[in-house]
Amino acid sequence: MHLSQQQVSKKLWFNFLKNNELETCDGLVLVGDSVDVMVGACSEYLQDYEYFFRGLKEYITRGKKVFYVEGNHDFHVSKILKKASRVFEFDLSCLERVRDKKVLRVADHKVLITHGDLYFDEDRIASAYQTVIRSALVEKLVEDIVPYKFIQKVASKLKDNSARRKQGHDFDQSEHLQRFREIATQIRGDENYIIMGHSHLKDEFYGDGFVYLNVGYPPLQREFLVIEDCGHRWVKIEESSA
Ligand SMILES: [Mn+2]
Repeated sequence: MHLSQQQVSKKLWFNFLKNNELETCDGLVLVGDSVDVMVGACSEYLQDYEYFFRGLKEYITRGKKVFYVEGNHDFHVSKILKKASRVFEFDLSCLERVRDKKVLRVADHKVLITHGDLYFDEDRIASAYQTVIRSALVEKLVEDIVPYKFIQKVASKLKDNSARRKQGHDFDQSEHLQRFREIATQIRGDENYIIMGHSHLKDEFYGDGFVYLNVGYPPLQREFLVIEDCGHRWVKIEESSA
């Protein structure tokens, strides 16, 4: 959802949590890049995203489960989620962190959830970076040594780069969309749903025996997905003054 510290993000998050659809759902999957930057376990994140954790707690307290898939903006989050569960007082066993991917059973469906960045190695440097930086060893280092300010600096640089690339004349949106469809087809096992994020392009693609869905960029499209017995549905996040 790319939630930032801005008021507009707070509204989006709480309007989403208020949606009636969430009452009847068993659980919630956050498919990566839930927040703008959260890498490692610096306690500052508990303040930066105080509203986000309060929302999570409120949702979990309804007796629901949350799957937190890591993205390229929020990874190595295991320890910070644990800290948050203590500070905001919610049951950590209801919040499962997913490092790369996971297959969920939803009604009769087999649903593969993953952010998508790990398979998007258009250049070798990016792929090597992903492998090293997302490893368990680096997680340990980041959690214990690397300071908050340093991570913020690196993250804002990464953000600039990706924004520049997406605005650049060499960025082909339909090629980007196509690449994600190919990745979904490649990583699919016997699941009938593949759900990803990362591309920022909302998509619905019918492959051979499966559907690939991309949640897009919720601050823009203001939509989320419901998976139920009879299939999937896109639901609008209502605007509200609250
Ligand atoms: Mn991403």
